[in-house]
Formats: sequence, structure tokens, C-alpha cells
Amino acid sequence: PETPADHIFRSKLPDIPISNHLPLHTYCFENLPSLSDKPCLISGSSGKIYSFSETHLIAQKTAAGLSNLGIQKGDAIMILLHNCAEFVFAFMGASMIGAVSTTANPFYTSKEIFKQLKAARAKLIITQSQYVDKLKDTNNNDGDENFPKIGEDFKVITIDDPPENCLDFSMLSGANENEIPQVTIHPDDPVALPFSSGTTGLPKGVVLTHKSLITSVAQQVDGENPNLYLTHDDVVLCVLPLFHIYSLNSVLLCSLRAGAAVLLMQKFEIGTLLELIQRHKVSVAAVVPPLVVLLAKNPVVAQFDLSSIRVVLSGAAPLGKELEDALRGRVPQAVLGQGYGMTEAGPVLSMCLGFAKQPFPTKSGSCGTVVRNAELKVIDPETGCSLGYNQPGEICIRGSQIMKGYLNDGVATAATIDVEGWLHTGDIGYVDEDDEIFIVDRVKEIIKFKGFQVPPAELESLLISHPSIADAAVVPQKDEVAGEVPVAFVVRSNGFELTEEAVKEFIAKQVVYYKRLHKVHFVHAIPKSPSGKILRKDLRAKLAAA
Ligand code: AYL
Repeated sequence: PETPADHIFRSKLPDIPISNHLPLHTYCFENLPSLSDKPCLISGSSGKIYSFSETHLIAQKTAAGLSNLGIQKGDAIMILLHNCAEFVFAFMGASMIGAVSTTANPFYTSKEIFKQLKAARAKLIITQSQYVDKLKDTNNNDGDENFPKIGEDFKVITIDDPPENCLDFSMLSGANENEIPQVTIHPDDPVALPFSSGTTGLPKGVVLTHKSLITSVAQQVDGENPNLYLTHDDVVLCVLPLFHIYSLNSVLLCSLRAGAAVLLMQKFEIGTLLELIQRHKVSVAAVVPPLVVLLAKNPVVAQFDLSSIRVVLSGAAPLGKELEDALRGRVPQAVLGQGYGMTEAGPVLSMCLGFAKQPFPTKSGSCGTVVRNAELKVIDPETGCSLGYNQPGEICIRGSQIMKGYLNDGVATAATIDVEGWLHTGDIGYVDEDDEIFIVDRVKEIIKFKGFQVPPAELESLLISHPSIADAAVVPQKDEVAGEVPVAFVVRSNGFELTEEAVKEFIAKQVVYYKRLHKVHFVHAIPKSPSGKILRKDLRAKLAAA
């Protein structure tokens, strides 16, 4: 129970009124009248520019088109796309008819896509023709007659030439915007359904409502002194994938709201990236630590003019002080800082106050200060008691921005959001005397490969399904390039035939590239607690000692 002694940390910025009674699209396009002809989306590959009014109009047409295809309020669609304008039209269009977008990585295997498709009960997938084969993969239906089929159980729309049984995106974007059905959207209705494994277990649908996303965006870019100050003149780099909540929220939604242009990059390539930054005079760059490594260390960077960059925001994984300082040499004019987020938290918990309109001094290595209109506490993981300044413990967050819960999973929801409304992150950190947050460790299972989630439970269940594997555990190992990589401890069930290569291959066939095992250690037993929980700390310690 909460005691008066609970130590609660807050932003240095005052709370503000937040229009979180609106539907998300209404909020994001609220300033449309003053923005109409300003560039909104810039396609990095084609150079095509969509103004704010064009973006809004095509999103409305897409809304009508989705409705024509039978998508109704409360239905889910899956966006299986790299960064492109159609991603934005689909997401905003779905919002306009009260539908929910579940976003997924186009590099996912067929198995991973179908798991999410089924869990989200998505009725339509928007993708590129090259990925359609994965959507009709009959190899992973396990003989199930009821396995979802294209055209029968779900529709497929492609943004390029549609293969057989698929529809062209113009079916959506060419619809009549006057045919959008009248729907009443409640602030607690879901609008986005990213998947995350949270602090434990398999990936789960994270229900983010209109209210949660508006609150999160407002915490970043609204108010007289916004925490993340974006203007109509900014060009914001969108190279991180929009299917991940970091880019969707802090890049796309924040830019739409603030009237900044978004430079969409379909795929990452360092030369193209630098060329685009120079050509479009990118002023705000959202990055992840591996990208900071490239920008700080790759010699090719020196050949480009990066003087337009005024803000570099890094998030999704720890950014060391040394690396931040190394980047400073390359973009001396820019403010560098971090955002700290978690999909379930809406996602942003804290943001560098050096990005504010009237900035505060900040320290290298800090993850920023808790966002406004929210409460943060640090608890002793053992006792649950809240801790004061400079004492590391589990970070908890409370506010209207956090998820409504996990989709159809009350047990996992209750294990993450307690009865007082605190969301427990599984991250260990402390708040220093200047209210800056430093993350020092993680008590949850998740492995982060370049900021991407690798859920150990998912790999463990695949490993155990192998006929020659009796037991398995997957833990993170530190890695120079990726931050962390997954490695497995495996107990063989019959003799010694099973090789490391065979195990790696078995996993690699079933998962997206960043979940592949980097090493397999064969052991006689997996260390477990009396209750049967894998003692991950012991395994991590074993790796560190090796
Ligand atoms: P998920 N420093 C250290 N660890 C971090 C940081 C950071 N700056 N940001 C995220 N993490 C870790 O759900 C942490 O363990 O969301 C956290 O619980 O894929 C986990 O990643 C969550 O992983 C932003 C900035 C969103 C960051 C994000 C992060 C979304 C990642 C919006 O503006």
C-alpha cells in the first residue's frame, strides 16, 4: 500500500492541459489549418513530398477504403511495412474509423507473422508484394484446416503490384473521403497494438488507446515549453522502423502534431542516410545506439555536411557516456540526449530536457527526466519500498499515457500494472539530485539486439520443441556492435549428436535475423529455483566469467 513516505519524482516542467479526450487523428491534425501546404512526409527514395493537407486527405480516403473493405470500428489491421507514406496513411486512416493497427516487421518469418496476426485477429494486412509468399506459407499450418487463408480469412493489400488474390493500395487511397462512416471514438478505445514481451514470457499485444498515445505525444511536444521542441521548420529523420513504437510515437506522431516534416527512409544504408541528411537538411535525428556508433566512428561521415542537425535523440537501448561524447565531435552544434521508453509505458517515460524550448543543462549518459503529467518512482525490488535520490531500484511509472493492458491477458497485465496504477518496467535505475534518470541494469528477461526485442521465452519454447533437446535457457551476452546478443544453454536429450550448428540452424529458420542464436553452450542441466524458474542471473554470470 502507498504510504505518505512514497518518494515520487516529477518533471521540472509544469503539468499542462492535454486534449486526450480527442481521437488520435483529430489531435495529430489539430493544427492542419495553419500547416496545410507545409511538407509533412518526404519520401527519401523518390523525393516525393506530401503536404499536411495531402497527407490528411489521403488518410481520410484510406479510412473510407478500409471501411469499404469491411473494416469496422474495433477491427484490427496489420501494417507489415517498412517506412513509407502508405504506412502513415494506413495508420491514420484506421484511426479515423476507430480501427486498430497492429504493426509488424516485414522481415518476420511466416511463423512470427501468423502468431501476431492470429493474436490480434487482424482482418487485413498491408504489405509489399515481395512479402506475400510468407502470408500463404502452408509449411507452418501444422496440418490445421482452419489455418487463416488469404482472401478468405484476411485480405492482403500491397503498396506495389498486387500478386494473385491481393488488392492494390489504390483500393484504399483512391476511395471517396466522403464515405467515411460516422463512428464515435471513446478515449479508451484502442488505436495501436504493438507486440512486446514486457518483463517476462512471450510477445503480447500492448493495447494503446487514443488517450494513451495523445498523452504521450503531448508530454513530449505540447505546452509553452515543450520537452521535445519541434517546429514547422524542422525536418525529422525517420530511419528507425515505424513498426516499432519509438519511431511511431516520437518521430511520426510527434512531428504530425508539431507540424514538422518527416523524412521517411525505407531501409538503412549509411551512405544514403548521410546524403539524405545533407540534401534535406535534417534538423532532428532519432537514432539508436548502434547508429550512434556509426555516426561517431565511421570515417565516411566526415565527407558529409551534418551542420543542419540541431537535435540527436537516442533511445531503445543504453547509450554510454563515452559514445555520446564521441558523437559530440561529429555534430558539435547539436544537443545530444536520450529518451527512455517501453512499449507498455505508452512508450515514453523520460526525455532529455536539453531538447526543451527553454532547455535545461543535462549530463551525458542520462536518459532524461520523467515526462510531465506523470509520476515516476524507484522501488526496492525486494521490499517494494520507494527509494530517494541516487538509490538504484526498479523504475515504475504512472499516468494516462501507459497501456490499457495486454490484449486478452489479465494475468500478465496485473503482473505489470499494480492496483495503484504503477507500471513496473523491470529496469533498474536511479534519479540523481538534478532529477536525471540513469538506467544501470535490467531485472527482466528481455534481450535487446540493436534496440530490437528478443524474448528468451520465445526461443526457449522453440528449442524445447526440438526432439533432441531436453531443456534450454536463453540469456543475453554483451556485444560491441549490437549491445546484446542471444546465446543458449541447451541440455541434449539423447547422446551427443546434436551440434551447435544444427541448433543455430533450427532456430534461424523460424525467427527474424536479430533473434538468431550467436552461441550454444551444451550443459547437463539448466539451473532453476525451487519453483522451477530459470536462474538467468547465474547463466549470465557464467557468460561474463568465460
Ligand atoms: P521496448 N536507455 C537504456 N535502456 C533503454 C532506453 C534507454 N534510453 N530506452 C529503452 N530501453 C530499454 O518496449 C529498457 O530496458 O521499447 C526498456 O524497458 O522495445 C526497454 O528498452 C523497452 O523496450 C522514445 C525513446 C520510445 C525510447 C523508446 C523506447 C521504446 C523501446 C520512445 O522517445
